[in-house]
Amino acid sequence: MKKKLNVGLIGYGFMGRTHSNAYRKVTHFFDVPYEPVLQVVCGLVEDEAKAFAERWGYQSHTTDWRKVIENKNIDVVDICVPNDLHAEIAIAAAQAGKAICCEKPLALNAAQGEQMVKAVEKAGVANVVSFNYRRVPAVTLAKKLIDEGRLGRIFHYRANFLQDWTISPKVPQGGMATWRLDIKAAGSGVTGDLLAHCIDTAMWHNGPITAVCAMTETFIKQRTHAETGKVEPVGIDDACTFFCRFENGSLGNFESTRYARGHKALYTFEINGEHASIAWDLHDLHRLSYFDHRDESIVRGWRSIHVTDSDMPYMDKWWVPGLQIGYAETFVHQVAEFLQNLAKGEPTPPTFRDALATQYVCDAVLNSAKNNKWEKVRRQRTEDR
Ligand code: SOE
Repeated sequence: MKKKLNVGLIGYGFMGRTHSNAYRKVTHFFDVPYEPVLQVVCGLVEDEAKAFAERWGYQSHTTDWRKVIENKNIDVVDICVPNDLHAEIAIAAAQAGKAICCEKPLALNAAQGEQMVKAVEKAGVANVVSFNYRRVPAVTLAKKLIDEGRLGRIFHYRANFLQDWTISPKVPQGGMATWRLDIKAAGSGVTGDLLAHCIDTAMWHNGPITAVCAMTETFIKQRTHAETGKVEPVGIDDACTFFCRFENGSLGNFESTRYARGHKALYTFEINGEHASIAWDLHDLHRLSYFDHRDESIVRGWRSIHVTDSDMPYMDKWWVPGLQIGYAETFVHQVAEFLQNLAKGEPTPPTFRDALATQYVCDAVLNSAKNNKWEKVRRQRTEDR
């Protein structure tokens, strides 16, 4: 019999579903030392929280997140609420000794993120931030190829995250469905919501970013607020483009927008090294493109690796070679590693501290755009630990 691990989920939106699905599936596919038990879900609207609990098998529901934290039976607090609530909930959960899984980005800004890091490290509780794209098998394979030195010296890292769902001025800001457009709830626009993913993956692949030069734009300046019904100024960045320098001497080029008509969630990256290059595309997430200049010239070219064989990252746990997995499984991978590391008392990356490094880059990007100049990225000092 596996030891039970009681989960309290706070937030039942899109992310609440991805995390619940992962807790339900993980024991079927991975050898994990715990069996997650979906104890309680918390959300704003009672009927909806109840319906969510029934659908996903949570034993109870509540509309008060403090009840989840105060509940002595809860081992893991999973935070899937808008960004402005992350810090308060995570700090309270840490003080109550709970393990914590928090949705990305870590916080509204780095100042809040620092408080969160302090709280989890002081309490000594397990913590992870849900930058799920790291756990796409092809993205993990890219990390392995880079770490093995196959690319040689890296010159360029470029990434895009393109969407088109806010082009209409009729899309409101604020409220349950559109809080990502409300600066108070989200902290920023595409920088924290989408580029944070690209930055997390990029620093994982290619090391720290040291300086950035950014521009942002808010194309639609006013939107109706879903809660007040009033037309209010829009405070978020609708689009953001930035250049950067990595500590290893390579150059970065990042772009994100919610105004790229025709693109729903097109996350792509390309890395160019001395010997080889890698490219990846979320719309074709089970493939990794690889070009190796050392191949014999008459057969040299971009190969499209179908990342499904059992020697590929995570793939021995799923079906048979040739059959692919998708977006939902990245969260299963995260939960599996979180549970395995929890039993060993080891951290699961990206920890709150890792996510704070991403938050420093996001803050530098937004400051650079505001001040119209290059910004150095704050580095974590060892004495901050
Ligand atoms: C925004 O539309 C969003 O849902 C992000 O919040 C997620 O983090 C990203 O994975 C997909 O797009």
